[in-house]
Amino acid sequence: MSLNKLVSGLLSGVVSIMLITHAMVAETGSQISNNGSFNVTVLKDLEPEPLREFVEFKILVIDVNGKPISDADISLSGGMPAHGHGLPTKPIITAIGNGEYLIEGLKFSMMGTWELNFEIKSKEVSDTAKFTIVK
Ligand SMILES: [Cu+2]
Repeated sequence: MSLNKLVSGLLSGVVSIMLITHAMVAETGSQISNNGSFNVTVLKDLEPEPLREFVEFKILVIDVNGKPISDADISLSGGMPAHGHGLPTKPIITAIGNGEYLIEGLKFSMMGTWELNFEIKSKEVSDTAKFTIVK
């Protein structure tokens, strides 16, 4: 192997590691759904997102064997339990393939603790996953 090839090989390895690290940092976190059917990952750290603006993010849904669930019917509810109110907007969720779903139109209207509850219905099973976000 030439020195050039060796160096470019090493560099692409470094870039791959940086991309993997970036992907991990970008996750708000993963949750196993309440009945253990799905692993749901929010693919953006929502806590630094601005208040009173629309937030757009993706989630990844896989089953217990790691298989992406691409054809689920997903709805999102939530709000602030301490304030007794729900979400100020009605987010739209679109399947974009490979187990990923795009969420548009979410808005955090004030500081405090928010809950996001994803209700996920696949062909086989229905389950929910809850995320807590502190703004
Ligand atoms: Cu509130």
